[in-house]
Amino acid sequence: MTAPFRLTGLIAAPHTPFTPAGELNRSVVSAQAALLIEAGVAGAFVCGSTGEAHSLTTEERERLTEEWVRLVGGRLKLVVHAGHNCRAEAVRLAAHAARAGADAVAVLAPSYFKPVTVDDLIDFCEPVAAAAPGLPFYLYDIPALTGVSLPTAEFLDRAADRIPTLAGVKYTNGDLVGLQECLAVRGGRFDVVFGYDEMLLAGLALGVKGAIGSTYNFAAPLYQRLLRAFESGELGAARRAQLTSVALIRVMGRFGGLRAGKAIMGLLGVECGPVRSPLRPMAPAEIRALYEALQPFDIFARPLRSPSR
Ligand code: MN9
Repeated sequence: MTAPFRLTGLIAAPHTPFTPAGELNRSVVSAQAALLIEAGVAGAFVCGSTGEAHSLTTEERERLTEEWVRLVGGRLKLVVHAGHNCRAEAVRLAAHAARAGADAVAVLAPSYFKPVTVDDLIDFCEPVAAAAPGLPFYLYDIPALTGVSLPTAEFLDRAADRIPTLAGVKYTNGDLVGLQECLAVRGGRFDVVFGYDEMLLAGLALGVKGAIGSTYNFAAPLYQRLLRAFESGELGAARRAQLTSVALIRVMGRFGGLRAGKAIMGLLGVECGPVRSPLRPMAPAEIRALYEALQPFDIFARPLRSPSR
């Protein structure tokens, strides 16, 4: 039997680059990928929440996936998010991810009409996973955004019999009791990848080995420091690093979270363009204010460039 698939270390959830007019701008992916490789990040979670998946057409998601695989397939672990409220589209996206050469596929719970029971969610996921029979399959659990809050450990345990490729869960969920249960399901056979950057240390303490998140795009050095401190038992240093991440994410929150993170990419010299409606693009004055607010932080993968230049 082969060892189970694992996503370890930091996996960034890249922003989807747009032109100033809002068209998909695949030419930026090489600069995004170069930054991740330079920063020593282990992989990319393509077309997730940070990638504004729900604001992209299926074709755009496919083109973007192809670009990531073309540029860094084999060098970064590529997980493609294939979730969609329309299951047929999710099936199409999963099949495409497999054809394109992704390393794994992930699926969000549908969020307009919601699964009411764990079985509803398994019913939704089963054909999506089956469309990519060669790829490890992850549930993307993020109740704060989907509004779907089902017992994740129960999902893993029950889905194990119906989804042969089930590898684990991307757990963006503050329920740390549930996290422990996920890690314990079937003797710890599932990969539980932590999704709240601002709580990574708690996840590590409970046993996670990998994390997928938005701030790993630009602040990987901070989290690498946190990981090293945790591994060498320097909990004080690990807590300080985590608290810096909390402060960073608070600053981003003041500017709307995702849109601020996308602007930070620009400040690192990787211009990812505006966010799409219904999110509101950052005004130049907001980008300047964000730049000022980030001055106390010495955590970025590259020096921040003044936006006025
Ligand atoms: O799942 C990301 N979640 C969202 C991953 O973007 C909604 C996280 O990486 C957060 O961006 C991060 C900041 O809150 O933890």
